Amino acid sequence: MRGRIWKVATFAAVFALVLGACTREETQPEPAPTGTNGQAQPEAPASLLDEILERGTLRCGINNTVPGFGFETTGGQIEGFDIDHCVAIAAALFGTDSPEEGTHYELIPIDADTRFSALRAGEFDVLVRNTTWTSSREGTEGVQFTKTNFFDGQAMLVPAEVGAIDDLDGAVICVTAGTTTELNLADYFQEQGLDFEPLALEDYDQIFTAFRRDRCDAVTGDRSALAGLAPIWAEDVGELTILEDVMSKEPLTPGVLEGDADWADVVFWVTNGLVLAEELGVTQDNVADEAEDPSTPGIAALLGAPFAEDEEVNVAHGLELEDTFMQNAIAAVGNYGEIFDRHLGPDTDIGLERGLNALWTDGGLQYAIPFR
Ligand SMILES: N[C@@H](CCC(=O)N[C@@H](CS)C(=O)NCC(=O)O)C(=O)O
Repeated sequence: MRGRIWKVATFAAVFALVLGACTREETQPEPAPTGTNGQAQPEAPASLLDEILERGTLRCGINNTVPGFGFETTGGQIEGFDIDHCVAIAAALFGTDSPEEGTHYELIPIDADTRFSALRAGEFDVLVRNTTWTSSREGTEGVQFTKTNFFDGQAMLVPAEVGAIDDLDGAVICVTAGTTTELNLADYFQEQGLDFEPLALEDYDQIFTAFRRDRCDAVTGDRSALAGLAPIWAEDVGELTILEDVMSKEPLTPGVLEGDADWADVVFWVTNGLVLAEELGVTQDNVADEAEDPSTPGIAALLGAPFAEDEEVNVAHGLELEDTFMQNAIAAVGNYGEIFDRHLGPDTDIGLERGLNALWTDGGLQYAIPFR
């Protein structure tokens, strides 16, 4: 299996593209602010939410190396499904339909291994970076997860000649350090009675280098991430396949630092509102009309608009946001389905079906909590 013949002719160009997109600055987490000897600090904001509103800019910890989720284009723009979730939160917070990068929100690339310490150190306000919700991350790492925006599973990317997971008995498997992927790999191979040797590396940049140099036989990761990377890598190393095995559950979920319920609520309700918008048929195109004259009471509640002209807004949700926050979020990025289609759907290079991420009404797991 080792010693494949690589197509080197196109390597330089593809590698430069991937390397360029993968490069990120080293992050040095600062210790979390501790206050001054327990003295009361009356001027300190009560919640991170107040701090963000005062600052006027939302800081999102994101990925810039995973196509479709958070990926830096050759033009230097970071785009993707997770990035749109960040933009939606900024729109909701700052009451604007077109939040601008650098003004309303900042994208802070962060690698897998340091994402939680960076969150604790206050380097960003919300982690929207293909991050799996697990018990130890919520317990030990101090993350408060909000609403799962992508139900994923772990998969194995292999050269096309590898037919099944059993062919990987004794193989070297590349994996990103500090991920659930690293832990699940061991469990899954043990379950299957297969031997393997892990090669844990910092990021996809290093993994791709190792893979093309035959230092590993296969690469494991979130299926969605591998689906985006496979076509790019295949241009260099030849045909690649993602095996059918679903090695784990990976509920990818935006998270905040625990202990700040108001801020966690904002991230939850914006993320949830995007799904509800899809359920109710509210889109980027029709949101302004629906806000003006809602088709149903449910839409009126989502958009913070009166249903009938002489009515008050009928939902006092009590969140620390304007009633109309979802109008701005939907106008900025569209509903959940529109975000999915734009970055991951069948018309993109990644070409994912909705699968588990279909609405519950279509047999999927995306189910919005009511605005009521
Ligand atoms: N969802 C998993 C994996 C997240 C993760 O970091 N995935 C890797 C690959 S599966 C990644 O995004 N790598 C990009 C990079 O570090 O360059 C987790 O939360 O631990």
